[in-house]
Amino acid sequence: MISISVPATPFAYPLAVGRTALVVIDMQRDFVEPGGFGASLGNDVSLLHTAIGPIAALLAAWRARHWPIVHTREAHRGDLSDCPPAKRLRGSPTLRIGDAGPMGRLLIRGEPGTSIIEALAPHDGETVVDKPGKGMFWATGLHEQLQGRGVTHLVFTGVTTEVCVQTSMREANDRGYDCLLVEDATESYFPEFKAATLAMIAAQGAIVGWHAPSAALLAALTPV
Ligand code: TIU
Repeated sequence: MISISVPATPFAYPLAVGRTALVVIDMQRDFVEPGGFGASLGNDVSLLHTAIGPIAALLAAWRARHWPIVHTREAHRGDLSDCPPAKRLRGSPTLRIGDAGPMGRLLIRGEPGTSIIEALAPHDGETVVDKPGKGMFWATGLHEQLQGRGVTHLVFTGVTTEVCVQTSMREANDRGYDCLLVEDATESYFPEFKAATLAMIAAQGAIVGWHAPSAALLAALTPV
């Protein structure tokens, strides 16, 4: 296996050439645009927009090298059979999962709100996963798909850092993947939670994984 050394925290990340999938978590209208699930929870969705440019740059780099790409969407079945009350009844949003909003029913498969934003739209051949949980492995079959393609390393981007991104990264580490979180390609509605997530994943000798800015990752890639 050929690997590239990416300067990262707490030490260099050994990116496995051709075996490292770029993961884009939940860059769907429901979290990024007004009128979606993120806004219904009372959040300022504009806080997430700074991640879009860095994710687009990483997608371009992965596409140029024909390396694997995974996009996820947080999306439930229309009958909500995969959305337990323990998830749906949390908090006091103005609209709950499955309720009708300006972009269709919130976090329901196939509704306009669950589509990935135009700037980061998946290309043909890229994996797109509808996940009913916060983590990308729960009830998706994604681990088997990645194993079938020989993927051993995952580079994480997307939203929100401390909810679906961190949950997915922890699930991934438990399944044996070496994981890097790209600092400027992930965002949270709560800057302090993003900072805490970056610190906690890399603490204790990279207990969950590494983090690095997109510039360091892109600069480390061999030109194509
Ligand atoms: N609320 C929040 O921060 N996030 C979510 O509900 N889902 C994801 O992180 N995708």
